[in-house]
Amino acid sequence: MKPRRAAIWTYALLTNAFIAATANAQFVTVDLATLRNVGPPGINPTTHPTGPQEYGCVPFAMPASAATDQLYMWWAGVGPGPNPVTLSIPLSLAGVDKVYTIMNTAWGSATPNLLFIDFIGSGGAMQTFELRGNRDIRDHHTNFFTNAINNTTTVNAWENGLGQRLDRQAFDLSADFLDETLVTIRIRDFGGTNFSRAFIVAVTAELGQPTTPGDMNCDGFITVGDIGGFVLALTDLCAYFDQFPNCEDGNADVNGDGFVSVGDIGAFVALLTSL
Ligand SMILES: [Ca+2]
Ligand SMILES: [Ca+2]
Ligand SMILES: [Ca+2]
Ligand SMILES: [Ca+2]
Repeated sequence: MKPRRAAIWTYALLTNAFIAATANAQFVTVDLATLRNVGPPGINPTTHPTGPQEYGCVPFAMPASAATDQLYMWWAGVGPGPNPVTLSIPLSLAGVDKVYTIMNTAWGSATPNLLFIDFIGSGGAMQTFELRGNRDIRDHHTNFFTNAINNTTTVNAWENGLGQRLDRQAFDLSADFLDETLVTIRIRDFGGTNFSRAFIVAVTAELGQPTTPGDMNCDGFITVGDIGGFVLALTDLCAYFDQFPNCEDGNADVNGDGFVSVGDIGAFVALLTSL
């Protein structure tokens, strides 16, 4: 990696983060152990999960200290210089459909534009998502600064019942990334001490597979038998993967914009009724 601007504190690796294939071929876990700058968590550290975990059907590699077997993470609150405090995660993943993260904040605020995550492709693709407090990300500790999540793109992954939690975010990348290699995930934190500083524990990519729009059960045909899978892909992705483990939810992207959304319903109905 080339040095970045002095104004930006960048924690980056000289080599790729460790990437591993998982049992389900469409998921690839990224182990951030070599990027970690803090750990274990200050409160109830031994209760935090480490090693291979699965949250809402998505596998994650949770980094652990070899010495203590306790959770490690990268936190924007460690020795920050001027904002934004930045983490660049180098990758080399071709054909990514979605990316999942395990992230929370120390403290937390619903103030806009405190935290962003950028996805950068090898061929010019770039997509940025804001992570807003009380919507996309919240305090690691329960009942303090921020406590709400949208329960759609961000869901709870883990709680210890003792006041700590970890949440899972999903980022559906545009169709551009299906044809490129995802080379960098970058986190930019504009928060502050006793205000909001994000941490990240783990990243998993969901690779896209060759698609046949509308064939939700992957039997090679588009029939009324695909309606159930289409509805599941829109409403409960884990249930879809459970029922069709070797099929591609991207087949529900019938209008071809790279996303599976309610915007595909009209195109799916049109496809079915045109047969
Ligand atoms: Ca996608
Ligand atoms: Ca079918
Ligand atoms: Ca997919
Ligand atoms: Ca679509």
